[in-house]
Amino acid sequence: MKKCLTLLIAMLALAGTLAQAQIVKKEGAFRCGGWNDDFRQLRDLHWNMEELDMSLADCDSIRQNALHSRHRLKKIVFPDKLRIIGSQALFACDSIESLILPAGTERIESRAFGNCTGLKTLTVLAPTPPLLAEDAFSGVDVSKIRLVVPKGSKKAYKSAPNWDRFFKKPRTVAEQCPDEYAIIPVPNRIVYHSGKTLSTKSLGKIIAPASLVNEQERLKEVLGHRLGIKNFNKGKCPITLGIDNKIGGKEAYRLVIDEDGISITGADATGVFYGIMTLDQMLVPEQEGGRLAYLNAVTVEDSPRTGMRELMVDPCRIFIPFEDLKGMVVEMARYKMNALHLHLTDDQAWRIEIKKNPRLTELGSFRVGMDDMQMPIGGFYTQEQMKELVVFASQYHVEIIPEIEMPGHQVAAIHCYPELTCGAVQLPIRTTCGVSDNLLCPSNEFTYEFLENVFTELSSVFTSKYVHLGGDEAGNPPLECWSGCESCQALLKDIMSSPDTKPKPGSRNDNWRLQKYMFDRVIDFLHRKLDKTPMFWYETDFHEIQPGCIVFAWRHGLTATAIDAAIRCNAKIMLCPGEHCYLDYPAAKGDMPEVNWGMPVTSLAQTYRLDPAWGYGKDFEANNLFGVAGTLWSECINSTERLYYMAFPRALALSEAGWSRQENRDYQDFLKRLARISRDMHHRGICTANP
Ligand code: TNX
Repeated sequence: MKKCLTLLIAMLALAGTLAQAQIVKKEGAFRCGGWNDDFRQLRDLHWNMEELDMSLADCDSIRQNALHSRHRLKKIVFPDKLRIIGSQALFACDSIESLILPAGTERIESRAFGNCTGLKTLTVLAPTPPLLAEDAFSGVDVSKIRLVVPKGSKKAYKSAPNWDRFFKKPRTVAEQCPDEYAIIPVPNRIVYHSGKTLSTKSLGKIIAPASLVNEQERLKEVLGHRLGIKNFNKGKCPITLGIDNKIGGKEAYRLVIDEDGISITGADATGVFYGIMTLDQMLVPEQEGGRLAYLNAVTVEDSPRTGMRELMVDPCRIFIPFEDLKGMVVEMARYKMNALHLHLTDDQAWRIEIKKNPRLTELGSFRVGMDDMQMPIGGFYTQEQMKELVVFASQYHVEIIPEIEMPGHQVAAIHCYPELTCGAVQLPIRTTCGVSDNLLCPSNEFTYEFLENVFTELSSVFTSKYVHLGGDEAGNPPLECWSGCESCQALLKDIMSSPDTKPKPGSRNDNWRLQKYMFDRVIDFLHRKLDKTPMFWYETDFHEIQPGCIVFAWRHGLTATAIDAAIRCNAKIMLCPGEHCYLDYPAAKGDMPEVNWGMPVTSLAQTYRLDPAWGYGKDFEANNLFGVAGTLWSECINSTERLYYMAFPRALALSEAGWSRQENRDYQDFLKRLARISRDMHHRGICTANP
């Protein structure tokens, strides 16, 4: 009964908020610029705005990211005095069908109308064509848009740079091969065979063993996309795929282009796939619709510096639609990133179907609001969807790592099953960011039955041998939840009286032993029963790392402490230090998310500066370093396009930090390569921050 009532209330709340399509009229003084300007409020707080009339607003520019990815916006009337439309100002406002640009419009910047795929008519009242960035309409076929211009101006528009594309069907343009290929992450070795070239017209035929049928499919995708090839039985210069484990360790590959064809040899299938991804980048054209006429002959030898290059996404704070996870997999694989970590549970939501505990998704996957964004946020992934994602991602050599938090960040689960916390207190789902003091109760057997069932159900869904247990930010002050719980204190007394318990000087209190008790039990279960390798966010409260686990160094300023612990405990460590890898932080001052909980800036250069050895030298690298990860916590990321915006291009800097040898890395050179690669991302409709 209670369950039905809560559901009903949630549904009414959803229906109520959904019904109120907002029409907003902005007149007179308009604050443009600053951390919480009128655009930020229109974009993030008026989430249900369908019409925006700014005709009388005192504002001559629509600033960068002003109305980024407001999918519900159907109509916008621009200010009469409009001059400039900034970069990505209306990116992915894909419900808008018609736009009128006022007579004074002077400039339209990069991706201003990127992915505005609903646009049918564009009326420009300016007699002189405004300056139009080459990629102002990235991801949109402008030849399908009806362009209306003032009488007598048509000729000027027809010949104006980039406006000309509205008048002709897109066509492919043959391009020269660049003198130097732009490859990210930078390979170990590239040798150019000067003067020798391979005509791309002679390509098509693929020779590959049956074991590489998947990689052959990926190669066909590349050749289809970059060169328009449809027939793979034709072509006098073959592309040969093969495996040879003598060429190097895991994921290593060798790519040779000469006048007679291309050969890609991998130490394993993943190596072959990465050779194909390198070839894909070699085929990136300079212009939209460009196609390389030939390739310069070259030999590339490459292998990764670290074994795992990961991105973590957080569908809990703001849900990420299932299909969009697939898009992220494809994009990250291009840059040789090989793990997508799904943060599936948190205080604000539970996002994965658990068959034995249906309340988790019935009651735990919907709420209204995230901080000041009072919008309905709901959704969860079924186990079938996750199985599909695992198979899909494996085709791109990406593994999916699930995370179920313990003992903190579990308010949504506690909301559904109050007996999970001490005293079985009833808690609402959290709608704000920050840290909750309520933790799973380590002294109640129900907690273990619950966790063991969740991990057991998920073990058949996620085939990765890794499973992440969270472990971070368990209360503030840490672990205090257990101090007032009688059974927890009784358990602690038991632990303390055991002859194995040794005093730990400097400990604030002994509650950390309860956390260790809980982790020991769950880790033992995962090792013995499910054959999984547990991972967790390192906190100094852990004191030691259990054998066979992988820790994540994440806290800004405590990276060396976490590394010291890993070395002391002979454990593997993943580096995602707050100093470099928090991709939820703005990449520049004033950039999205303009309003946040006080995030520092993490610039592209700062991400690039990460050296995964952290000054610890070769032994650390060989014995302990597991990989690098970028985290995309989503408290302030309210659309998939914004998720991409935060991820890219910084994830490319991270992939180079994780893959490439330190001596081959140079930031200026990276930026040069990035210029070509990010232009390609824009042409493909991918959303990135400005480097
Ligand atoms: C800390 S990083 C958290 C997350 C937040 C993030 C915001 C980590 C292990 N925990 O719960 O979302 O900060 O940047």
